Amino acid sequence: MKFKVALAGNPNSGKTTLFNCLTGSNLYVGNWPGVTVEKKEGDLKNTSEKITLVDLPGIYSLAPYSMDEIVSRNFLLEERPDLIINIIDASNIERNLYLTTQLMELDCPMVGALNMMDVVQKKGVEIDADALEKLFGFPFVEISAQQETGIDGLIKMVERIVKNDKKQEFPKIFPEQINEIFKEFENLLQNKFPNVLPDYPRIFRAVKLIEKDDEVLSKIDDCSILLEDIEKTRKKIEVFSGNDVDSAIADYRYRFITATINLATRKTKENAQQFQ
Ligand code: BGO
Repeated sequence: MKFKVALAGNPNSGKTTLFNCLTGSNLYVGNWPGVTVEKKEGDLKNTSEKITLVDLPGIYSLAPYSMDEIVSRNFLLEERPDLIINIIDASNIERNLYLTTQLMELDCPMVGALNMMDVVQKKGVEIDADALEKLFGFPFVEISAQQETGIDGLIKMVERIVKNDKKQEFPKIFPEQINEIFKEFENLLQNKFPNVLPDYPRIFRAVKLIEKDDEVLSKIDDCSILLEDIEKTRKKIEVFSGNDVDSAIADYRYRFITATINLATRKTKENAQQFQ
């Protein structure tokens, strides 16, 4: 069997270092189609199956603010990899998990690679990877790409998930009332607009349309009627949250992250540094 795995994470999370650890020297470098963004691929080492790792450009979110973000999210939506390795700079875990909450909407199996654990340990902080797995619905592996620790465990985990094809259940991260508003909108899309991006993951499609994401809207032939329903949905979110839609959605993501970090991390030294 052949499998395709994507490596996604924030800039400076150690993605290049990890890519090199995971693939060794076998590497093909090209460009993403139509743009001058470098594309790197390599085969995962020490596996019994052929697992090709595709290095996505470093991104902070799945919003289409930059070519890197557009390239990454188009790949994830169109190529549907068998697994995403989401590299997280664990010494800046709160900021890095923001992208994670967005990747969870792509309905693709995932493993979290908690990188920079050497830095985290020096800071006097412990991260409970099992607790994170329970809260996020997918496994986390602690690594240091620079010191090459945890890499074998990560490779074994990747192999196990792609071979078993185990469906992961991601939790709902928004408050109940917001989930209800999304659900209503998803049902409306299904019943009234069945031809609008039918292949997109359902939650991703709903969130991006509600956010009036230009890239997503540009893929729809005539969205004037749909836009009326989008506005009504946005109004409901604004009334419930007392905030504009983009800020409300970002704020709910951070509230979920803060709550999970509080449950899954612990200071091991009295004078542990401020952890975020
Ligand atoms: C420099 N632990 C530690 N401590 N550092 C790490 C780890 C880790 O687990 N993983 C990566 N780094 P990239 P992106 C550097 O280059 O892979 C370091 O953007 C330096 N360079 O070594 O490039 C890694 O691809 C001079 O650090 O990340 C690199 O995601 C002084 O994190 C940086 C100090 O890694 C970014 C560091 C000339």
